[in-house]
Amino acid sequence: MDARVNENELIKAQSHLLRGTLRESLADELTGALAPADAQIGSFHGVYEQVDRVHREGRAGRFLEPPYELMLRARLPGGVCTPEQWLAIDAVGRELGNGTIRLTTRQTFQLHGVLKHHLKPLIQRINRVMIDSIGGCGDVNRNVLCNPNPVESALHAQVHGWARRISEQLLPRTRAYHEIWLEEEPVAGGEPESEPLYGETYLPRKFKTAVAVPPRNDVDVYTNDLGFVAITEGDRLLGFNVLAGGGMGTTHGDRSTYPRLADELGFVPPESVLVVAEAVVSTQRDLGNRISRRHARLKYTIERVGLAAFKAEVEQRAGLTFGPVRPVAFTDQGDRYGWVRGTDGHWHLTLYIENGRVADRPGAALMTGLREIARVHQGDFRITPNQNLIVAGVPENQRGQIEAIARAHGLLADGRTPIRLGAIACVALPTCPQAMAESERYFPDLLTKIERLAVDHGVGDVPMVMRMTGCPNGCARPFVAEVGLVGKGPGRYNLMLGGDGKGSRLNRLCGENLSEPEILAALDGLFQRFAAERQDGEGLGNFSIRAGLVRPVLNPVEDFHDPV
Ligand code: SRM
Ligand code: SF4
Repeated sequence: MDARVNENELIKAQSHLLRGTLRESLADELTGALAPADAQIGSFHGVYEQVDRVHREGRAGRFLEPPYELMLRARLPGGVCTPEQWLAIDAVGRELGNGTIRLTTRQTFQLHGVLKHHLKPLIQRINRVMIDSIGGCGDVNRNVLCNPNPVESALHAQVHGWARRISEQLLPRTRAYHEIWLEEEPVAGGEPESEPLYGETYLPRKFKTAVAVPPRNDVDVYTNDLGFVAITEGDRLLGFNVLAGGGMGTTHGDRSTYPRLADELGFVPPESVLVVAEAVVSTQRDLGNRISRRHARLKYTIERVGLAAFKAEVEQRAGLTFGPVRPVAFTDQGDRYGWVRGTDGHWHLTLYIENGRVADRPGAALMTGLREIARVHQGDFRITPNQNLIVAGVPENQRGQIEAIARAHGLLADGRTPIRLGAIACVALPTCPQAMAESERYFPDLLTKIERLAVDHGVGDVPMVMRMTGCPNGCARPFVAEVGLVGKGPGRYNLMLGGDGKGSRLNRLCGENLSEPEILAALDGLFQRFAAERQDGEGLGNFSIRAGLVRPVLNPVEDFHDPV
């Protein structure tokens, strides 16, 4: 191994295919934490070690260790789960987590606030309903996104089938998860275990895959390392345009880091999907940067080796030549709320879950409501990439019952402005160790003030994509929003403007380190001009570019960090 590789590479190499000393760490009753190397290895099993940053205060002075807790992120390709699975998630969230379920921007769920000794029973309970957390995090392929497409049921079944197959194909092959969490016996006497795709040091960094079905870009396909854009004819799936090299994460002030939209490699028929996915992953495995984790994502590999060379390498490894990219057009990146009827006659209801947090709060018992729906629902649930939930496959005669439960528990989108319905926020404080500013806990209040401004200027009914994150890692994909607010410090945000409302253009820095009054003043001015100069049907992001308020980012490597 190259002596310059970063420490994570050594931890992976010495982990005996992701076992580390996790068993010992879990058994150690003297601490609520895992050994540091096991915290790294745990992430490949979907486990994050966290500290409640609010309750940490004052403990050091009393010689107490920080209040360690664990977060579990599941693998749920395309966000689909059955009512039985939902009930199991709900039960462990209440009994072994912090009493909430967090729906994520990658269509899965997280359980926060799990104590170390509760983790194994929790994982065993979700496994009993066939949900695992392998690759929930770690330097492997993460949860595969898929358009939840509730309307065209036949097409959704096909496309979701591919998302599931990609997820299975790119799973690590080690039995570590089964041995450690499910207490299965090591495979005796057989061939020595190996990782044919990943090798014993896995990927240089996390890797993300999404499957989009135009015209909807709710999966924000261009922000993924690997993207498949479905090319269809009616209900028939012809194949996919393959994209590579997207990603959001950046570091404030570090020009060597930047968000990047994925490039198009070409078209492939469905039967080539898995071989292409493996070829992209293995190319990144071999060419990715293992020295600097900050520059280890596929987007930096492609910038370094060049798109043409990268594409040729993928073609050679996959044993095929990409066909010409098929024309596609996306129209939006948000969710469609309320009821829609599918081609098979079933109904689908998209609920509004503020910032993806399923909890029982005064006046909105979302967790109880969803539990009641799950008890009677006969179809499935689909978590959306915008942190909402679809109750899918409802027969005509059950619509009234499900709607009544949803209404009674504050789960319907009714009565909310398009601004709120198009907004998402990452978790940030108190659990995220990277948070520089609030996000999930603060955005709803800020939105109330923003809504007021928009209404005052007469643009309160215009759909807008607004996203907030507590740091520039970009977990709510703020750099493809029409308005992005990216945490810089306590109460301070960078204001980004100019996304196109369909996830195919990066926005640009418009105001740095702004306080709330400064954000509101900037948006006040923006809404005023938008109201006066807006063209028919024009979105706020497109207006910001046309009116010259921001220049489009032409090449993120060179100009993402340059303001306006
Ligand atoms: Fe994320 C790290 C939450 C989607 C980019 N992300 C984190 C951690 C684990 C913090 C940490 O390093 O320990 C956050 C846990 C907070 C908590 O307490 O729950 C966290 N990320 C989330 C979630 C829960 C945000 C949400 O509110 O929904 C999303 C979970 C997705 C999932 O189910 O797998 C989430 N993260 C994303 C996305 C969006 C996406 O993938 O579509 C991105 C931007 C896309 C990308 O990856 O480029 C994203 N998260 C990051 C990064 C920056 C990676 C980079 O390339 O620089 C980090 C930090 C890191 O990896 O070092 C990070
Ligand atoms: Fe945490 Fe930053 Fe991700 Fe928000 S964007 S969840 S603050 S890592």
